[in-house]
Amino acid sequence: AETKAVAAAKVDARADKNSLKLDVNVFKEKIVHHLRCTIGTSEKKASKLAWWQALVATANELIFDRLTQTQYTHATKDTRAVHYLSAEFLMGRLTVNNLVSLEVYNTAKSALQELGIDINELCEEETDMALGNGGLGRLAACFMDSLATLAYPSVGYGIHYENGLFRQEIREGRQIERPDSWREYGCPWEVCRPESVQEVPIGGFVETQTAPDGSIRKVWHPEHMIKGVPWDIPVVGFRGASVTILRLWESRPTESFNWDVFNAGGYVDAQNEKAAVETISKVLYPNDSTEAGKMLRLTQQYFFSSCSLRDILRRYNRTHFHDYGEFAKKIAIQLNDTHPVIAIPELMRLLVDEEGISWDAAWEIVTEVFSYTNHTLLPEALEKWPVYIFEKLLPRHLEIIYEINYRFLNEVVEAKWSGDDEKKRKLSIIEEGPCKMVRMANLAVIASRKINGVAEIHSKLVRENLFPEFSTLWPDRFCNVTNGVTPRRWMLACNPGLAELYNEIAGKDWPLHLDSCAALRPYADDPQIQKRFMDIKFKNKVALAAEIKKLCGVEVDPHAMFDVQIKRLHEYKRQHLNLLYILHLYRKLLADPAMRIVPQVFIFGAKAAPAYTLAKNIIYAINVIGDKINNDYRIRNQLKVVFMPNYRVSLAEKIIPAADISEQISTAGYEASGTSNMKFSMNGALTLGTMDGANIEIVAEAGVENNFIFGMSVKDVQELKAKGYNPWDFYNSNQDLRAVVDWLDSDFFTEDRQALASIKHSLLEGGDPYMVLADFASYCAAHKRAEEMYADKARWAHAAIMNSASMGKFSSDRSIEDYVHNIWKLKNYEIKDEI
Ligand code: 6GP
Repeated sequence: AETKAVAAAKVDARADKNSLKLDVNVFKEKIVHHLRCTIGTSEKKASKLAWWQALVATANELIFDRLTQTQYTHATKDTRAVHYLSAEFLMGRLTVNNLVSLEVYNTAKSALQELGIDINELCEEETDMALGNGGLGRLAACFMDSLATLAYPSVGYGIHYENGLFRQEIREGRQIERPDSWREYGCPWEVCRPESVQEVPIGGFVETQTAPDGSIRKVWHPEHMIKGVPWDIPVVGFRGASVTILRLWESRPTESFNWDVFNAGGYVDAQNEKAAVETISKVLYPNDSTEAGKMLRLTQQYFFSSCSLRDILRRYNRTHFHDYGEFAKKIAIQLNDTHPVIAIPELMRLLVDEEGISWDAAWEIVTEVFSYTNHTLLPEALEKWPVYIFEKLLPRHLEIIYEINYRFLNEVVEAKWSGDDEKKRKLSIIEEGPCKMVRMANLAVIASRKINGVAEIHSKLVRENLFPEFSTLWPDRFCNVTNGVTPRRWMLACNPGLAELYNEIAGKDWPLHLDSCAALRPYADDPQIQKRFMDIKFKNKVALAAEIKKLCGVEVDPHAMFDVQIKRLHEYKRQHLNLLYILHLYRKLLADPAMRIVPQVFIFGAKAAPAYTLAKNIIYAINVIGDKINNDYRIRNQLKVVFMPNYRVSLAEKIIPAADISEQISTAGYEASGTSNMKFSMNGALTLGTMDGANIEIVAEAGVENNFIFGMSVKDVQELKAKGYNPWDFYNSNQDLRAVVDWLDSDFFTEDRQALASIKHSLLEGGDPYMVLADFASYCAAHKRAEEMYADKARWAHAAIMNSASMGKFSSDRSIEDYVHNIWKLKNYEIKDEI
């Protein structure tokens, strides 16, 4: 029983917490207290960084208390939980988001103001946590926010990369990659959990032992042990509903590591081996949607998957004492693309080899527990690992994969397509050929309870084009969960003006029930609301213009139409189609100096994979063409082109609220979903895009008439491909197109003619794999419609409002509820102040 003193202390603690939330003076005292007693400096000499750290320490008082409450509730109720395994979590900055979620942002702002400090400046001190490449990683971050907000028992598992996605610098128009040491001086949001360290074996060989009774046992003799050190980052649900944990594993050498080398006087050699182990979590592979195929990459995947499974088993066995009868009732594991799919054979191995469960019982558990999300149809992203790499790193896992495959082919495929070797070859986990490969996607599908795509059309293509035979075998396994984004970060925190408008019109709960924003729709033609809405947009554009001036040195007019394309640089996303249109506009302006157009600013942000030469050339082209255009007095500032360097989450938060047009122009069938398209729309931008990914669902909600749809449909693309696509047909028959394509192969923009000519080359001799030329004419027409609408202020405001007010479906809360009901089958729990 609780002593009186403990009970009294709890009452005090709760009162303390409430006053911290509500009372500016208390908040102020706390910050100063932490500045002095946690950071060790004084108000007089504190740097901005120190003030920021003190602010974080203050917020952490509330966050860790809430975390403790959450974990207590889940432990006492022995809850079923989802474990989200992802090689990437693109969290961005946490300060504003956490303060907003704790509902202390205004208190903190006033407290700091009274101390003479601007909260915005402090928040700029925080380095983005860029532990992801793009869409897939940011989705994982939005999902963590929703899991915490909806209070579902959950853990995110990933890798504690020492270096996140590279920092991009632009020198003379070219991308330079710089290391991103986001926690060089520590990160105040994370805590290390030494009590949950894991050890993971790797390498070596497998011995087959025969017992006296004739039964066979496999014993793995690994070559090395790797220590996995967990770092926990609390994720705060809106209004503190619950606090969930993102647990990231850092690799370290084990204590016993090379003790012999050490003792033999090999201090330096031992350090080398130590460095080799630390390399595992050193750096995030900077490829978006392309497989790296490197030994180190598979090691990363295995390392974090194994640490996570061991952590799950440890927690389960605390209450179930190695009785696995309840395991599948308590545990759901979601595989974020194929990166963590090695967890499937690893769980088999842990259950069969280490826990002594029969193969059949283990397989039943495994196939109940795992589900798999596919995020792309690009063939170059489908992970395959050479068998020889497996033999070297994970020999026992390879045996298990062979066994899974043998049973699958001889029981399941044989039963359905008896004697059909072609089917077996296609569905096998092992790809035959000069270099035998392990197909991770096939393994994922064979072992998963549910397999989902991330937008309606994508899920359909996953079923029909990617896994047609599997979906014949198991039609019920395939489903769709359309992506979503968190309205807390992507509206409430990044667009306070708009948030205030929704507070008034829809009530203050709209960030929890985004559907309620539909309350603004009846006002879409109300001149006063239109003015209010467009004034908010204008103010955001003024702020972005200042940022553009600061970062790019380019002056832009906030009255101009802001046309934005921000995303990874990839041919399928077609930044070069955008560029061709810009050249086309520029050419028209030069041809007719008296011409007046709607003034336009084209804004780009994009990182290219360091080895993707054509993508880097496109960045270079945007920069040199922009430079020429921005300094050409003849066009009277009617056209500006800016490339904002080092695109990342925190930059997106500044750009998206200021956009008029959102460019979503992928070749139909290639963008699985897109998620920035949702953020733009929520913030009142109109989509100029193809019928691809989630664009289709977005315009269905917001109205096609309020957006600018162009180009070939998925079906058109398939038909043209089947017929034989020839880019020259389009080049030869469209003079405008031909002129701008040829312009790339000139020295008008740069001495380095080669770089720009390489784009032309890919579009013609290269066969134009993403059919840029085929969609050019229709793209120009869509722009024309956009320019006309922009000139009609009332019509534009109507469309902007209809977009923003119709995005209820695209809250990541809805996505998470879909996962919960169709896949995870979880219950959520109210977290009370109980302990
Ligand atoms: C991306 C898809 O390209 C994007 O369309 C989608 O919105 C996002 O995932 C979230 O589902 N895919 C990746 O980032 C990736 O690396 C392997 O796929």
